[in-house]
Amino acid sequence: MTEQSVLLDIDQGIAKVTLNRPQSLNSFNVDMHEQMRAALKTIRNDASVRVLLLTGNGRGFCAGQDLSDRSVKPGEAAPDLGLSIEKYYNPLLQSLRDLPMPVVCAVNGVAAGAGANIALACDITLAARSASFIQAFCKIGLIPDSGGTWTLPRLVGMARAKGLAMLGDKLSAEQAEQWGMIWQCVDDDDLQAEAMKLARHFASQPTKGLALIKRALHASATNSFEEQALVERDLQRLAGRTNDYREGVAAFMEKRAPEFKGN
Ligand code: T3D
Repeated sequence: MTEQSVLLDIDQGIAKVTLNRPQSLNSFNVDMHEQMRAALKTIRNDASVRVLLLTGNGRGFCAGQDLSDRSVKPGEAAPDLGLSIEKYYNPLLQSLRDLPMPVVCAVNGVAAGAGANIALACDITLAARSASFIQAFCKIGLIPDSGGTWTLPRLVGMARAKGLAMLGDKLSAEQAEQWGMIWQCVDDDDLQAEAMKLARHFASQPTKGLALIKRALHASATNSFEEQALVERDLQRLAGRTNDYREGVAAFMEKRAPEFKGN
């Protein structure tokens, strides 16, 4: 029987995805990648979903690639890791990035290798105080993937990115917050409640507008000021055509709380 390595629960506009291979700290094998792909497709196609909350089961968030799938006996050919990145990790990161809604990540424990970079690619990342981030790749002769070489220098600057990637040391959740790598570090017992509070908030907000904010900020990473000004013009045009924008302005004028429908 196939293990359910990704749990998906959709309720009141919130899609909660739980990585569920706790015996190996939720490391990714092919089956888990395929279940994750299916979950993200369901979420994207479900018009009722307005926020994704990603977390892990057990004491880890995700330890990256399942290395038990990678041990090679002497004389055996090396696995094609480029193919693995192309087929599984890159599409996963692209799907999270392109999801037209906020993605909240609750890092419940250690996030290592691809697991760390998946957490850092989410829009709002919370971490339990006991959680940690490890760019474990260099310890086994690899380079940071899952967007790490792009994300890390942008989040923490080149000096810290190189230190993290080339030393592979454990970074505490508190330090990650101080370095601006994540949104917030919270007490362990509060993590899931705080993450759900954020998810509920987002589920009541102008989803299309939030998706456009993501797009604009992502575009800014490679644009000049002038190019970005054009992106803002184009995306503001789209935002201005949403029902939620009308509702936001109407509610403001009528001095009442807005009721955003996410369209
Ligand atoms: O290959 C490709 O497709 C290319 C893409 C690569 C992407 C990557 O992510 S490469 C990086 C892979 N990940 C790692 O190198 C991290 C390996 N894990 C660790 O270094 C440590 O487990 C941690 C620092 C994350 C946690 O340490 P600790 O002491 O808290 O736990 P532990 O005892 O090491 O692990 C607990 C169990 O999980 C243990 O199993 P056991 O002994 O209880 O049966 C351990 O083997 C297992 N586990 C942890 N990480 C992985 C894993 N099993 C398979 N793969 C793992 N990545």
